[in-house]
Amino acid sequence: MGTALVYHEDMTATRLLWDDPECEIECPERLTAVLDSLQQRGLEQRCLCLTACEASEEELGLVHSPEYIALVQRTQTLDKEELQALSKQFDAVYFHPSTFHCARLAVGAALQLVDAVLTGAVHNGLALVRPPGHHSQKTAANGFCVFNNVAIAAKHAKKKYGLQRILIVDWDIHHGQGIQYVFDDDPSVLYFSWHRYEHGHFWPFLQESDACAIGQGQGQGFTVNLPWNQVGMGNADYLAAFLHVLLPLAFEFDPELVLVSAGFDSAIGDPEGQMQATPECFAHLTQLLQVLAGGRICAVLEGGYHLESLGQSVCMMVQTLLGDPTPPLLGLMVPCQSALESIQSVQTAQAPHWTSLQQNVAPVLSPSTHLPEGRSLSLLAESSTCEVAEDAPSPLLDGVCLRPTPPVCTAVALTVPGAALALPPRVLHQEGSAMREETDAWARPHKSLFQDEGLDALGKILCLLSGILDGQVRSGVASTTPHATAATLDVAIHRCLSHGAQRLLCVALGQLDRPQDLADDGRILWLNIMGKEAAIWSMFHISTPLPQTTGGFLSCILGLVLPLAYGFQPDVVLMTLGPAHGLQNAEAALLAAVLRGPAGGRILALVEEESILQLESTLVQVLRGEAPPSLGPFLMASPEEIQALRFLKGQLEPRWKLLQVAALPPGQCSPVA
Ligand code: X5A
Ligand code: ZN
Repeated sequence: MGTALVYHEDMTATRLLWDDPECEIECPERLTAVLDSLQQRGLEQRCLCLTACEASEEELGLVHSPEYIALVQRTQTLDKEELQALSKQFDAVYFHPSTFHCARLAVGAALQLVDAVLTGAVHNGLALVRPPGHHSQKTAANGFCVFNNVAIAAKHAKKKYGLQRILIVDWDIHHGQGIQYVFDDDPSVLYFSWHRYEHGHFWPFLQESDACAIGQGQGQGFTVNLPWNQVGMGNADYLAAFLHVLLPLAFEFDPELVLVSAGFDSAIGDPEGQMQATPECFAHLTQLLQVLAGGRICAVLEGGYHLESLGQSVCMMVQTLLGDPTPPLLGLMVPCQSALESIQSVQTAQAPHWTSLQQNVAPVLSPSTHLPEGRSLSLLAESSTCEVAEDAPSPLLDGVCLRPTPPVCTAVALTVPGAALALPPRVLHQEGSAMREETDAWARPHKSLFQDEGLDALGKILCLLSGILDGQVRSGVASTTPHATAATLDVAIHRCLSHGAQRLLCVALGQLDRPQDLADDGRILWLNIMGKEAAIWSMFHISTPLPQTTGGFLSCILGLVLPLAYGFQPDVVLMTLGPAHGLQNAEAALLAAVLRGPAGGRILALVEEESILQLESTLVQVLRGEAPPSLGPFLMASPEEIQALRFLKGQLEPRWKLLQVAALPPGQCSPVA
């Protein structure tokens, strides 16, 4: 099981034979540049490489009319003048005698990829194709696209495998109107596209690219358009779009397969998109999608015209599909005003169709009486002293020696006999322990650690933590002895700080009180997800109740935990499941899976002994990059859960800008000028 790469070198054959400044960017070098970068980084060798075969006419007919297919077929024998004349009948299209062959290979590649994933031959994969597909329509080529590779792949997955819910994520910078038209009234395909729009002044200049185009009939709510009205959107804007729009809907939809219209003209340097997102962003977007559909992702290349940016972005995606940890996301995590307005306009347009957006309305800024009394509110004054720009993110890990590719992916340190019977490959069963004197010294302030096996467990955990901090091990799972979880976490925090960690994210579940002497100088972001109450001691010390519904849990993760974690950019994450943590297996797995992103995969999960047997293998799997199990049926968040989240978001927003959801008058879609 791994990642498929589907390709055929014949797809480099089609090219522009005359002068056309609009079309010349769609050139054969796009594919060769991508392959070169994949080879250079040793990524191609790690994939299962499949050679594409041409799609059949019947397969093309899943989307295109026989007349249109015949028309494209006839281009094989046309001369240059005839090709040029025919091309002019379409918008931004060129034909070449090899176009029919290439376009059939492109569709065939997408279908083979879907087959490989849905038969279980691989987890996921990427089809490297030309020509692209998402603009092409039943009877028309459009925007360099001849056959609609991804739309045909979705139809194929429905027909051959009986799938009932397919998510298409179109992160190309152009609106894939071709895909939108095919599934306009089809509720089994959720189509999400963001695109440069500029209030309708950008190609393809369509009113139906705006946020208020939501699908027709039964398909209402299953077309999701996020128009960018300015150029220059960056990592924070893309991340906000995923956290606040795409992922809430995607979890509620619960797809069986994710297809990505993977255009990289949305990346920095691209002449078409003019956006700012760096290649690393695509690693994070990919990783966020990997928690859906059991990790079944089929990506198909669309646009991307800056060869170097394209090559790097594709590498980031493939690396993530292979399960590698994500590189740090650079830049201040502050979405721009225009992005927030766009996000707000989609939320407004889609809210009638999606429960998860209804609960996601703008935060309340003044706490209501339902909220925790006393200490939490009296401490709110502190919040105003923490302004955002005070601590501009220092370069991640500067000064800390963490090597990039540790030989061991995940290590497990256990105190429970019988656990860890069968560990997957590249998982180390950690036997080593810190020196006895060292362990004693760390344990000294905590009586609980001197009981039972407490010191043995701590010795192993210290050793594992050193491995993570030194970069020999990527991530770890360790069990703590009963009654000693809080003490263990306290020691782990001090150990990280003494190693020089600059930003440490502690996500503590269950009854784990905030350590007495917890530094509040911005080095530690303490987030307690527990039974009791929402409370904010400072912009870095936060407590939220554990939601009891899937909807509430997802809102908490997507709307609070991840915006904080990505805004904080931690060196390391300590995820601790303490007494009465109350988390289901699937919830713990999802939390661990998404927390890999902001910390480059450096997570230590500390689990109270009573939970370890149940959780160990799931946690190890997700830390190695496998998909978490499904959360089960979507249950709407309760009013109390929504209220608590709104309160926290409202209080924390001044410091943590990724929490922002524009609190503007609801955006209205205006006619294209
Ligand atoms: C696939 C793709 C863009 C067409 C732009 C025409 N097409 N100006 O990125
Ligand atoms: Zn594009």
